[in-house]
This record gives sequence, structure tokens and C-alpha cells, in this order.
Amino acid sequence: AGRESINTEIVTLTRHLNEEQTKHREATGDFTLLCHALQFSFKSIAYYIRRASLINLSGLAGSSNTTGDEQKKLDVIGNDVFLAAMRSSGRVRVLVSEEEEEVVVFDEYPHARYAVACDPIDGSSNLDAGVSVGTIFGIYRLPEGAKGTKEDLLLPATELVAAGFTMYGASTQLVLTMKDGPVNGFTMDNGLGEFILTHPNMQMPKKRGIYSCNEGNSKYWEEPVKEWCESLKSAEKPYSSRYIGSMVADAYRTLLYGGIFAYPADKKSPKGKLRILYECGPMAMVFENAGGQAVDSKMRRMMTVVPEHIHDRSGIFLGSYEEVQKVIDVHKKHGITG
Ligand code: P6P
Repeated sequence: AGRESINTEIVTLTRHLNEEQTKHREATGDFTLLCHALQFSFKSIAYYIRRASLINLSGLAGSSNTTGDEQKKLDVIGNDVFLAAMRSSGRVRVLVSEEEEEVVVFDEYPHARYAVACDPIDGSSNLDAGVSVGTIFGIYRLPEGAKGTKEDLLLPATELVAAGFTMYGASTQLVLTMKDGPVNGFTMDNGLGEFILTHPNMQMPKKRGIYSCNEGNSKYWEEPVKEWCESLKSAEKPYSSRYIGSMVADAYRTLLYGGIFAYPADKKSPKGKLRILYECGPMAMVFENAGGQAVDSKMRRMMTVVPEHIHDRSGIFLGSYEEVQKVIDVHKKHGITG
């Protein structure tokens, strides 16, 4: 009597991963250990991002990465933290990072069975402005006898065993999904230092009048894209426009509220801007598993697109099932059918 009711059934990410492993009697625990290393890297990156302004970690690091973006100090720290966590897990053979020109091979673990693709801090150009940024990741299971070369990672997202992203915003939110599994959302409890399951089995609204794209590029858009965007603005009930310019933030809002995120390939960027391996592919898997759709600029199912090289790019339309269907239907009228 008089005992305050405490919730003894808090599901932490650690508990969730252990329960998942128990469901698969044949599991060796390697994947679980890899995910524990992943979660540690998210906690570390969150820690540094939150302190950035205090210890002057924002601002340029004076170097630039493969795609020529000005590298921010936090980009470098995020990449270092992520690589160290993956290496020390002993479960990763080969890794692609937006910050690394070549694949990173962990020769000290020749029998490790996983490959990881990652953008340690996506959207970092917004960091100094205090905009939410994030880590996007995809995990592949290597075939027996794999040597850990870049070919092991030039795969479509249909081959991913897990994918997700962590958004460092007002709170630290992790979205994680396994192949053909549900999408689960976790929120970091700083008191416990644990990710807590707060959004089990996320299901997207089938439609929503919100579109998210950089209309500053519309001069370069192909005709079907212009027609699609105009149709939203001239609809009976015109759509709302929401664009943060940080993919993880725009994706997370779209996942929760519904709507559509688009970064089309255009005349200025014929291959598109976003990278297949560590932006488009993992996001496509999350959105499909949450009941949404994802296609590239040729209207191909995004999850089937195979990157030609590890930093290959693609156009992408990502969102509620019916909202992406509208894009597909407009392109069909122009003879583009994926
Ligand atoms: P733009 C951030 O630099 C990023 O890679 C994604 O996070 C974001 O969606 C996109 O580029 C924003 O690009 O051309 O609209 O600034």
C-alpha cells in the first residue's frame, strides 16, 4: 500500500536486442554485439554534439571529405568514434563511411561476418545553426569466405539485414528495423544512459498533405517532377511545405507525420545528390517496413538499386505509400515506369 507505481517493464535497446536474439535460437550473438557497439557510437556522438558549442567543436576542421564538402570538426569526431566502435566490436569485416574515400577493412578480424555502411553525421552543414543532424547506417551480412572488399558492399538495400538512423535533436531518437521486420523507435534517456523503446512498430500514415524538397532546385527539375510538385500546390487542399535540409530530420518527421520527402535527380545533378549506400538505401528499408514506399528518379524501387561505386548517388522519393504513388503515377503518364 502507498507504494508508488514504478514501471518495471522499461524496454531498453539492450533488452530489445537480447530478446530479438533469443527469438533466433541459431543466433551466435555476433549481430547483437555489433548493435551494442552501434548504440555506444550513437551515445558518444550525441555527447560530443551536445557539447560542441561549449568546447568549440563546431566550425571547420580545415580538411574536406571525398565529395569535397567542407569537413566540420564534429564530422571528423563522429567518423572516428564510429570507426573505433565498429573496429572494437570485432564483428565488422569491412565498412564504408561518407568520410572515408576507400572502404575500411578490419584485417585484424578476418572472420568477422558483417559489413557496415554509414554516414556518421549526415546534415552536418547545418550543425552550426543548431539544426538536428543524424547518423544513418545499414548492415549487411557477408557471404561465407568473403574477403572484405568494396564489392561486398556494392549491394542493393534488399540485402540489408538491418538499417536505421539516429537523430540528434531536442532528444536523441534512434529508429531501427531488421529485414522484413517492424520499425522500432527508441528515445535516449540521459538519466539512465539508455535508449528506451518509445515507438514500437511504427506505421506511417498512408497519406498526408506535407511535401519536403528543396524547391530552389525546381528550375533544374525534369518535367514530371515539376508537374507533380505543382499538383500538390494547386490541390483542392494545398499541401504544406516542410524542408529542414537535414535528411534525418526531414525523414523522421515524414515517418511520424506522413507526407513525402524528395531529392530528385535533376539537370544540375543527373545522378541526384543523396548517396545510395548510406542515405537512400537504409532510409528506403525503414520506410518500406513502416508501410511507406521509396523510389529513385527512374521510378525503380529504391531498395533494388545497386550502387556502381561506394559513394554512388541517386534521386529519391521517400514517404507515405499513397504520396509516393502520386509521383509514380505522374511519371507513368510521361512513360517513365521504373
Ligand atoms: P540541399 C545534407 O547536406 C544532405 O546531405 C542531406 O542531409 C539533406 O537532405 C540534403 O543534403 C540537403 O541538400 O541541396 O537541399 O542543401
